[in-house]
Amino acid sequence: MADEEDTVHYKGTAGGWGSVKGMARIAGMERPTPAVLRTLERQNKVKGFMCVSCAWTKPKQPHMFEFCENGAKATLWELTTRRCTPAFFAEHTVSELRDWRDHDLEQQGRLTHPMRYDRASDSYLPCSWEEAFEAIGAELKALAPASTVFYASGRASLETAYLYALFARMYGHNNLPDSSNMCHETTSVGLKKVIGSPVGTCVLSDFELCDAIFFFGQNTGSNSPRLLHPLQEAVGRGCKIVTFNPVREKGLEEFKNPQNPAEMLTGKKTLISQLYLQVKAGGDIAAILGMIKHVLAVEAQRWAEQKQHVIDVDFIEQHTTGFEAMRMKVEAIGWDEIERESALSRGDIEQAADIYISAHRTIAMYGMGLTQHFHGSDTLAMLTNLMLLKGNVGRDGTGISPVRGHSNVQGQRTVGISEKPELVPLDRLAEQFQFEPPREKGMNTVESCEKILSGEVRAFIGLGGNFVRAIPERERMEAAWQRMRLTVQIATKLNRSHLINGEIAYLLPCLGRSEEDMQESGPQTVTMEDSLSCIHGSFGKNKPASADLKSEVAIVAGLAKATLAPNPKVPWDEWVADYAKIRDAIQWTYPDEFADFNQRVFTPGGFYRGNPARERIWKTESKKALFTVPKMLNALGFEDKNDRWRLITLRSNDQFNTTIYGYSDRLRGIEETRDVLLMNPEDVAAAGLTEGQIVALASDAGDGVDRRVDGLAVTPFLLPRGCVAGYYPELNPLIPLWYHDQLSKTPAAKAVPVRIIV
Ligand SMILES: Nc1nc2c(c(=O)[nH]1)N[C@H]1C(S)=C(S)[C@@H](COP(=O)(O)OP(=O)(O)OC[C@H]3O[C@@H](n4cnc5c(=O)[nH]c(N)nc54)[C@H](O)[C@@H]3O)O[C@H]1N2
Ligand SMILES: Nc1nc2c(c(=O)[nH]1)N[C@H]1C(S)=C(S)[C@@H](COP(=O)(O)OP(=O)(O)OC[C@H]3O[C@@H](n4cnc5c(=O)[nH]c(N)nc54)[C@H](O)[C@@H]3O)O[C@H]1N2
Ligand SMILES: [Mo]
Repeated sequence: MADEEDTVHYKGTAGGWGSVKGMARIAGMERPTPAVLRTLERQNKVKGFMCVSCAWTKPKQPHMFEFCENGAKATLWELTTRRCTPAFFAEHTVSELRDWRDHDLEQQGRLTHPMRYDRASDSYLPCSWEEAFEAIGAELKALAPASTVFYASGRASLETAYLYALFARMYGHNNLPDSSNMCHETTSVGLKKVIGSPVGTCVLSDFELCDAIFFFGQNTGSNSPRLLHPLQEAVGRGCKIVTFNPVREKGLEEFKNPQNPAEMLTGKKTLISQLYLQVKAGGDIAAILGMIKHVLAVEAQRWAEQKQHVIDVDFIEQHTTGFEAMRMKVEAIGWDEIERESALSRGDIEQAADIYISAHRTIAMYGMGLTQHFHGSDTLAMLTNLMLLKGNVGRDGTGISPVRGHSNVQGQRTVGISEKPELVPLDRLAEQFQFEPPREKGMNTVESCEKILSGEVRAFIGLGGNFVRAIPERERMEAAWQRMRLTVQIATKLNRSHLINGEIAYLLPCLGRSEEDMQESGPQTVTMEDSLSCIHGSFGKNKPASADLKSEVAIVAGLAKATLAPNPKVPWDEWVADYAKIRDAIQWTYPDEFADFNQRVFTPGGFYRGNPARERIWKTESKKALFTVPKMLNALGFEDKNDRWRLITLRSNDQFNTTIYGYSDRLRGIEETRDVLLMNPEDVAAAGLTEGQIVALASDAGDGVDRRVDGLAVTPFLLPRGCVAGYYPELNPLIPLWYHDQLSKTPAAKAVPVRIIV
């Protein structure tokens, strides 16, 4: 393990003064009014509004300010005083805007008016909502439903998501990909396969009981900072945290709580990770396998000495299948292979395994570092093997807890946004709304991209997101995109996806979650589901950014009404007038999860929608939890070879996905630029490069396709040798579309094969 001096750039802690400063900078830039400051105070509180940033749970007893630096940035970003009006579009053609940076596009502020793309003048012109709905409806009616895609980014509420999915199915398709397809789809499919649950099994109280947390590939300090509170509290009562991450992420090393005045004044900080292992990108399978090997060796030893078991023999017997086959395979794999594939020493892996052995209750957490790999699902299966050994699923204080991304990405799946018809209660929908829902499987994100490339997809509707910027293979995708007949984007701010248009294109501006949503029956509440399956009401109070905005619910209903034949069972207008009626419909479709939905909307801490795996009811094919025989030792879809690097694409501390707030990756000490290539200092020297040298990266996927990104400054950074890193989305052109998790098709953005070109 390296010590702090080795983290070439940054020396401070996560949280602490740095984060207060970061907020002030954004606040200064965005001129917050007293109303905005009051909004921050209501953030993530009961009857307040739920942060639009991450999906981490909102506790029953909130902190005085239940938000973090990045949550505040997200709110301020939405409540900016800047406006991107028709006058702006009159001054700039769409082609001209395509040369602008992501940051500069969103900096124009909130979209204010529905706009229609005019091909003749290559610009956006204002239009009325009626005109937009009518034109889009007419186009959809003329197209084959199966040739259209309704995408959703994970921010829209349960109410909007439910209506959007219903609209798609009544129109006639299941082409409902969402951002989860680029994110935790590996969880939805991979975890479901082994424990029968597409989501995590933990609730917040488990974090108060666990003795150890194993943390893989999630950058808490930047991407879900409020999770640092329960982690800090766990460490305070003696829980041990072991982290596996190629990058030494500050937030997982130590944390100074900016909301604790004593810690701020004394400079006291909590050491978060007891053990921090810089595993090679894609090397987790080997690392976890090594731990399992050690646990089994200790078990065998204890057996010989007739001592107490290490593994949970009763649990394995009653609740699982496949243990013996897994054990034999793991025992046959040698330590030299494990060390080589993980880039960790046997001693370090055994130390981690000893912590696992000593802990009575363990939680496993993970993020994109495990899901975005060619063998991401196999990596999750390996992690599940480890957890099942000691019965660490379905027992208080234990569980598998993926850290989800968008604030409602998990919930959208819960209420029907899914291309997989078997996950949706189609029979209930048929009965409820008297129509015949389509039964054919829809397209996920990668499949949609393939069919946009082949010309089979003719229309794309985007409910939020910046699709062309977030997906792999950007150059080819942008070219194909413009051959579609219809593209519609529902958004709050201008981004690159709004500048790559089909023949007919509309840009429809919507309310943000922090804004008052006034409808016929009064101001409306919306709901969302967090990472721990708790559902919260959210109530916006700020004055809308423009009088011409509509809510996402109203936009979806407007599009649906203009497209579908009237159906007396589907009261779009009544739903828009009163969202409580949408919640009644959700409750009817999902009676188990959403009983008494309207009565429980403002339950402190949210209401838990339940999870059979937590009760040790396994909804797998065998009705048991599954041990998986490892088929490979790393998560890569390519062989190692000379001059081929594993590229990790990262988020900075100053972005939310493709929204670039600024150019300060404070916690990693990288400032003022995003055009960097992070490399181990020894690799820099061995490759004959120098710090600051400008290089290019090219795809080395062996498929003959030219993919290249220029202008990256070589930056020494403490990564495992053989790995390089840089920022998403700038490096997305390097990811082949076919390079995705084998089971779920989640693009494998965390170990992309590349060459460095001088
Ligand atoms: N402020 C802010 N918050 C966000 C977001 C944001 O962009 N900004 N995005 C939201 C969304 S949609 C999501 S999905 C989440 C994303 O949050 P994360 O899951 O944290 O995703 P990444 O930032 O991509 O970082 C993944 C981490 O995995 C590590 N890693 C890379 N490869 C490997 C590997 O092979 N093995 C292991 N063990 N680790 C690896 C990286 O070093 C990094 O620390 O955050 C959500 N919250
Ligand atoms: N290389 C690489 N690629 C990746 C990733 C990676 O780690 N590496 N991560 C992947 C992941 S996990 C994800 S989730 C994707 C996401 O990537 P994105 O598509 O970028 O996700 P968003 O943050 O939803 O999209 C931002 C846009 O949403 C719009 N928006 C903001 N708020 C609202 C709202 O309330 N309503 C509506 N309708 N629109 C709104 C704004 O116009 C804004 O420009 O990127 C994926 N791509
Ligand atoms: Mo995500």
